Amino acid sequence: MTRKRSAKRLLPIGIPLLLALLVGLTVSVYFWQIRLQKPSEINMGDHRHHSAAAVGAGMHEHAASGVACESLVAGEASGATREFDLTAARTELRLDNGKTLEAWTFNGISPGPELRVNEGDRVVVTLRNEDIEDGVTLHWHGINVPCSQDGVAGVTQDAVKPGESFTYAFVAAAPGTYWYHSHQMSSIQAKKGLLGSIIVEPRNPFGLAPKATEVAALYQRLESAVLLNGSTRGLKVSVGPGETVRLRLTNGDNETMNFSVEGAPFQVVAMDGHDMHEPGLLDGEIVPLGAGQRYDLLVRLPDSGKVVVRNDAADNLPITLGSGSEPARMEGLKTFSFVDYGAPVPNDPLPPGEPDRRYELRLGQLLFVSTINGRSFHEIPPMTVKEGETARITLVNEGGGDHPFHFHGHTFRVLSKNGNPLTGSPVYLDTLLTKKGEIYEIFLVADNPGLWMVHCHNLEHASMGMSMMLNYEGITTSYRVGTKSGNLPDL
Ligand SMILES: [Cu+2]
Repeated sequence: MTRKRSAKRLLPIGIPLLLALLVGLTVSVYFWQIRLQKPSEINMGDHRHHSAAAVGAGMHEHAASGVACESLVAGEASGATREFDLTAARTELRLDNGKTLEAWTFNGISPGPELRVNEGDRVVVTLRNEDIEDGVTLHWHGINVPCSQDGVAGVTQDAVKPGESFTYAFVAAAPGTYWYHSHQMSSIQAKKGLLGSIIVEPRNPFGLAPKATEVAALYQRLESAVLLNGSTRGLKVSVGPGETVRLRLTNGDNETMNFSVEGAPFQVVAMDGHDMHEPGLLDGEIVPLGAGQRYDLLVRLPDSGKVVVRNDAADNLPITLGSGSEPARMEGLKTFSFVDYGAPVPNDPLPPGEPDRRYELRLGQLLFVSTINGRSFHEIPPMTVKEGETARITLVNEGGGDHPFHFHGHTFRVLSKNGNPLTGSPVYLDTLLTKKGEIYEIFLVADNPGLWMVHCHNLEHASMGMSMMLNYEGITTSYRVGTKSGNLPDL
């Protein structure tokens, strides 16, 4: 009785106390995240960069004996040298719906210019920063450039400050659909408009197949508006019945986009720039495109003359191929899966035997923090490899949304999904879309020495901690991430 009464008397104190505790917890988690996001100085080349405190003098001495990332540059090219200039600047951008917004652009436009080069070309791009205060960089998403050209602020270079410039040079060795974006404060800068397409055309397009009309379609979110090649109205391609279109879709947004093709069967001929082997005809399947991913679709126009490619994230941005009667809308369709798509290649050297390294990355969320194996940012120990080694990596999506997981500097092969080995075409990617509950096994060959960022390409998730390193033993960097240098690649 007495106890009951005292409990009642405690209630008015207890509830505010509980609330205060909750607020306190929320605030401390928030500041913990800020601290993680903005350390004062981190050497991402350290093999144990747990916290700012761990960056000791001993580590620097050790670092001095290695090979510097900035000394790793492009080799000889077999093709021509192609030069481009990209100038980043604040721009009042007028959209084609009449609205204007404060964007950050390359050469006055967003997306920036579409760069087209040929397989084997030497690509030289001079980046100038006119007035983006925090500095900018260029990361060549999907192209396996040498370490010094990867454009990650605080790892491979310092952010390029206003009035400064940086010249990138690399060999476009593998044909395909790629894109570029700033990797300084990437979640902010990509959304402000600092991105664009880069297409590497093959020397021998389609072998003996008929010539296709090429269309690159880059989707992005500029502030709150989803744009397709900078337009708010979609894309019209003028082609006639019987003609073939190669549609290079790039998802430059943070969310997964689901595409449908109405009016004709189609093929997924490439994923992340890598050709599929004997890709079959698909009819009415939904193609999910994770953030950062690229799918090339091949469509032959029917006699009725019109095909419409829709995207569930932006109903106002259809891609219309040809003209003629409107094809029927499609709904409730099967989702495309690469697990059994296409055919295996003869004499496939893979799957390999026992790898040199095995890693497991559990992608999840803890309150406001996106995590890998329960940790965030530089508190995640890096994966370590030596040049020439092989690694088998298990990716587990434990929640917190879709995690399109991206590796810098490497193309990996997908071995299995949820324990089932792939039975169709080999699938080579740089970004793998993972959904909650899914488990993938991937395989990579450590053939590009450097210090490589590995992160979720929902850049919001990366900015909340889902970002780590794949470090080669013996590679060092003199650049630093943190508030001291101002290099904050994932913010
Ligand atoms: Cu994610």
